[in-house]
Amino acid sequence: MRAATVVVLAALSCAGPSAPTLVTFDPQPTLTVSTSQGRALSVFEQVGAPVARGVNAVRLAFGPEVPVDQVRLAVTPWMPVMGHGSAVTPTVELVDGGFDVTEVSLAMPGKWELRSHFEGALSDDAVISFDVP
Ligand SMILES: [Cu+2]
Repeated sequence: MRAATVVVLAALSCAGPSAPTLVTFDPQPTLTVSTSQGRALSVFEQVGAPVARGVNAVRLAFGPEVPVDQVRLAVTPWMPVMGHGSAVTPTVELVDGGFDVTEVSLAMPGKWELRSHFEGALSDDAVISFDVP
C-alpha cells in the first residue's frame, strides 16, 4: 500500500519534459498574414485566452523555409486610431519554428496592431491586427 502511494505522488508531480513555460498556444493558427515581402506568417493565440484587453501572448511562425534561428524579431503594439503604442515593450523568445511574443500589453479596447519587424537572415515586416473587445 505504501508503494502504491509513492507511485501516485510521483505521477502527479511529473510535469513532463515538454512543459517549460506556463504559456500554451493553440495548435492551429488564428490567422495568417502576408508580410511585406510576401511571406506567410502564422499567428497563434493562447489556449483558452484569445487576445483581449490586458497582457497577452502570441506565437508567430513562418514555414520551414525560414531559418528563424537566424532571424531577430521586434514587436511594437500600436493603436492606429489613436496614434499611440504601449508602455510595455513585448518580450520575444525564439522557440522551435517561431517566436513567442509575451508581455503584449493592450490597455484599451479597439483595433490594435502588432507591428513586427524581422531582420537577420531576412529583412521583412508584418502588421497583425486584432480587434480587442
Ligand atoms: Cu488608445
